[in-house]
Amino acid sequence: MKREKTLKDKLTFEGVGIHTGEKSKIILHPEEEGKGITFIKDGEKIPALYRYVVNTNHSTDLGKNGKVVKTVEHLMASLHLLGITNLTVEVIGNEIPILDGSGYHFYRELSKNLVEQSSYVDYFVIDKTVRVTNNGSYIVAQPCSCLEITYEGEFKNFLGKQKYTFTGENPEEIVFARTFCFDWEIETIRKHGLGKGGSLENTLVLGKDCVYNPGGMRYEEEPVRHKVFDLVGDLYLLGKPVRGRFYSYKGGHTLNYKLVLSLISESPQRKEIEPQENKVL
Ligand code: 3BW
Ligand code: ZN
Repeated sequence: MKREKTLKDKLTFEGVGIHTGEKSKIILHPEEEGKGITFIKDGEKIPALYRYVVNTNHSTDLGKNGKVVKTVEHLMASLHLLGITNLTVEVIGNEIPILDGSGYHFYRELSKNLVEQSSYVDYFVIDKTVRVTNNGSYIVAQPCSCLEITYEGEFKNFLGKQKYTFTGENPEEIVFARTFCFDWEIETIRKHGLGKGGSLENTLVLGKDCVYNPGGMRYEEEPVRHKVFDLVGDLYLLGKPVRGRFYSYKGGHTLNYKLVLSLISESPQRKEIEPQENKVL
C-alpha cells in the first residue's frame, strides 16, 4: 500500500512552450490529500481529468470555460511516475514549458521535494481487457497489479521497427527520453500554427538517415521510450495512478485519449463517484 503524495514546498518552472513558442511559467503548489491534480489558469480551475481534454493533436491540452492549458502530457507523466496525487499547477501563460523536451527537469526537481500524506493511494485498476483502434494503430489494456507499458512503432526512416517495454520499476528508463519529430513533418506542423517553440534544444529531430541534434540520441530507442512516457502522462487523466499492462502499437495522444474514455465507460461506477464539481462545465 502506497500513500498519497504532494510537494513539501512550491516549485517553479519557466521556459517556452513547444507549440506556442511563448514563454510561460508554472508554479506547483502543495495540495491536501484527496484533492487530485488541478491546473489553474486565469482563475479557472481545470481538473487534470479526461473530461477536460480539448485537443489531442500533437499534444494533450486541457480546457474549461474557454481557458486552455496546452501540452500537459510530460508534466502529467512525471507526476504519475512519482506518485504525486495532490497538486495545484498554477499556469502563467498558455502552455506547460517544454524545457529539454523530456520529463527530466520535472522529475529531478519534484523528486527532491516529495512528502507523503496519510491516506493510501486509490488506484485505477484495469479489471478487464480493453482494446481501442484507429486506422491500423491500436492499444490493448489488460489487468495486472503492475504498471507495464510496451510501445511498438514502425518508423519510415532508419529507426524502422522499434519496441520498448517499461516495467514500472525504473522511471529513469523513460523520463530522460525527449519528444521527437521527423524533418519532413515540420513544415506541416508549422503551417498549422504549431511547433513554434520547437528546436534542437527541446526536440530530437530525425531525418530519413540522420539525427540533426549534435549530441545524437540519448538512447537507441529514445523515440519509443518517449512514446511510453506520453502514454504514462495521458493515462493519468483517468484521475488516479493506474495499474495494468498496456501494449500500444503506433499509438499517439488521440488513441491514448480514446483508451482513457473507453476505460472510463467500461467502469460505470467510476463515472458516478466523480466529484460533483467536475460536472459543471
Ligand atoms: C513537432 C512535433 C511534435 C517542432 C517544430 C520544429 C522543430 C521541432 C519541433 C510531439 C506524440 C511523439 C511526439 N507529444 C512539436 C510537436 C513539434 C509528443 C506527439 C509528440 O511528444 O508523439 O507529447 O514542433 S509531435 Cl525543429
Ligand atoms: Zn511527448
